[in-house]
Amino acid sequence: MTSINLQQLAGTLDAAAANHTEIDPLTPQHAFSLEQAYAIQRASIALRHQRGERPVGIKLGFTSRAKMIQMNVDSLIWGLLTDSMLREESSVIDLGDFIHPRVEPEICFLTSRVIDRPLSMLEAGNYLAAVAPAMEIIDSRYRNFKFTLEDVVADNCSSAALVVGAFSEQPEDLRNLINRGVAMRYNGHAVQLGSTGAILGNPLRSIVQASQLLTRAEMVLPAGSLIMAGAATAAEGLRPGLHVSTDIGGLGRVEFFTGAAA
Ligand code: OOG
Ligand code: MG
Repeated sequence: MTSINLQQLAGTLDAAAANHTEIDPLTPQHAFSLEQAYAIQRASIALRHQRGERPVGIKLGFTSRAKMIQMNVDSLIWGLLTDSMLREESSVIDLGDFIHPRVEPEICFLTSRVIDRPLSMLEAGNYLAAVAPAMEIIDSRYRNFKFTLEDVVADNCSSAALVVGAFSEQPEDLRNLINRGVAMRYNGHAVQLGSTGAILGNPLRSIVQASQLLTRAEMVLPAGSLIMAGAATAAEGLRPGLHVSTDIGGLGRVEFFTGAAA
């Protein structure tokens, strides 16, 4: 596949995201490698940057078994976040911005130092300023949320929006995230229950993984960036009229509302 074709596919995915229109998966027609899928992802995010969107960090995907099983893939992936994806905590989110949005409970880290090399587990905590309960809204641009690993990577790992709760700077919260209860609720009723341990056994491992992925991609993550560690449970479909909340043991609650049906 030539770089011109990669650029074209990036344009197709960017347009689908911008216009909230679904498309068929790319790989049945266009054969591209995982490496080329990341090149498409970066080219599509470059189009957002050209429109004035600013980078705010990165996200990891498929860091939990629950997500791998739900989406039938078996490798950790990562994508790039821009400021246009941020939604205010406790705000009303317009589902008209999406195609078929789903929400998943996550942990969000705020970095304190530049990450420009692979970090060990022992070092990872030293690169973090704070941690917060968070939710990611994913919205695959592919029909029926069906894709191959290459397709989802090209589509920036289904990234659509994120809501980040209050940050804690407590060392205990930053370094001991191995087993905190996770409860995501719709209008007060639990829809997903789990543990932070579902995220790579320890969400801090997401920082180690992120540092390795960044180094391999020859990218540097500035201090003050967000790192979304990946969902602790399977994702849930969103619909109008919901109060969506996630509580994470010791970290507190993050919430948002979905608008009324049109
Ligand atoms: C891909 C995104 C996966 C996570 O946290 O595991 C992800 C998808 O499920 O469509 O964001
Ligand atoms: Mg996610």
